[in-house]
Amino acid sequence: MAVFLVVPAHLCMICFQNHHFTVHDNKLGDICFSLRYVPTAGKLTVVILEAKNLKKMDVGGLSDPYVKIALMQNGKRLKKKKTSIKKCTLNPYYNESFTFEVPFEQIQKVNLVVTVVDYDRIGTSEPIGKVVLGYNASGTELRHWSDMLASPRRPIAQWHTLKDPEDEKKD
Ligand SMILES: [Ca+2]
Repeated sequence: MAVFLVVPAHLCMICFQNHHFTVHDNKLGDICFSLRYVPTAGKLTVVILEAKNLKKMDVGGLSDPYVKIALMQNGKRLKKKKTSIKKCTLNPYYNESFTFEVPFEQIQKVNLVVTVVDYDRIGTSEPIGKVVLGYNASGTELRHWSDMLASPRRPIAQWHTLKDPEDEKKD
């Protein structure tokens, strides 16, 4: 469970040799990112660091994950950004930074939706899982958000377990 596998890009062919299908155990994977809020500048910075143990989405392959970050308010999407696509991996490393302009009077009204998506060259890219942060979140998500607000200007990194992208679909 806690084993972190780093598969070099040249070993990518492994996924074509693996014909076994693992038992569907509803595990979607985990994602690590940092949040930093600077109230005086009204800037929220999200650094998508890495993900691990992502669900296999491609038949005879792995997944080609990228991460979508959406800033929401009242169920409306204000802004969205996304990372690069990492091909054929379940343990992608990104270290990509995104900044949103969120004035201090707005920060307690917004949600940040972080979705890991499997890129498909043909057809529609499919979401693997997501986490929703913000004032009305709960558990780890709420704690991360509160830690960010309690430590202005400081990046706070945290691992999150991905949830079913179909649950509480607001967009
Ligand atoms: Ca794919």
